[in-house]
Amino acid sequence: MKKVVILLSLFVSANAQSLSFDGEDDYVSINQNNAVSGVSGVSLGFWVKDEWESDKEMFIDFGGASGVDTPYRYVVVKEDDKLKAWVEGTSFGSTSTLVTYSYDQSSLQNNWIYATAVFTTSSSTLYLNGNSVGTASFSYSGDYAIFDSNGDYHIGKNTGASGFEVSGNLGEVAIWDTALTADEVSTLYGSGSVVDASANSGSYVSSSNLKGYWKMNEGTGTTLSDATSNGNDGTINGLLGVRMHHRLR
Ligand SMILES: [Ca+2]
Ligand SMILES: [Ca+2]
Repeated sequence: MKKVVILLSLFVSANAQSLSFDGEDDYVSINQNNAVSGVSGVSLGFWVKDEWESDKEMFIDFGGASGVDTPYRYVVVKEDDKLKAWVEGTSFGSTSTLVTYSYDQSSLQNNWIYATAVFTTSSSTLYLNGNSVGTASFSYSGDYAIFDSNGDYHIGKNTGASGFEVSGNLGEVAIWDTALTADEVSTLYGSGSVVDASANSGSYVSSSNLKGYWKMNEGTGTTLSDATSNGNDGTINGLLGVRMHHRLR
């Protein structure tokens, strides 16, 4: 009986893989297509398995540029034993959108964690495994834009500074041009199983707002396909020779 259960588990997991980052020079750069502007919210989501050690690791740096202030830069980073998310840029002026969560390393390390950051015109909220772990309130009278080619879109490093390279695994990285509700985030977490963000299900009704979605299931090659129709494919950098893939679930 035990054998049957294990086999079933492998079968269900077969399509959910992830990309391993070495903490040295591995990162993904996104080829930007189909710019979106004038929207009132943006959400970022990804599965991560990490030691959650104390060094800085920037999971998402979308829209930043080295040495230049861009209009919109979306960041999710761990540093100083905190998970942080914010949007910054010339469109935001001095408005601080920073939300932080002080985590307990032992509660996260080497477990697959679903992280989500949701930005509206009045708040930033961080979710871990479908639950809110922090909200910051602010007032922002502008809008949001993505893929506007003013900055680079990178997964796994800080565009403007070294020392933030990710060591760990990421999968199912996604960006929406809307603020997901708490119920939607919970649905996407799926109680720990991978939910396909391409299709609406249950409380999740924002699949049409998905503008970039890198499942990281390829297994070979240096291209990460964008699972949306927007063609924002990713290029894998720094992974020489055999690329390590691990099952997400
Ligand atoms: Ca790490
Ligand atoms: Ca490498």
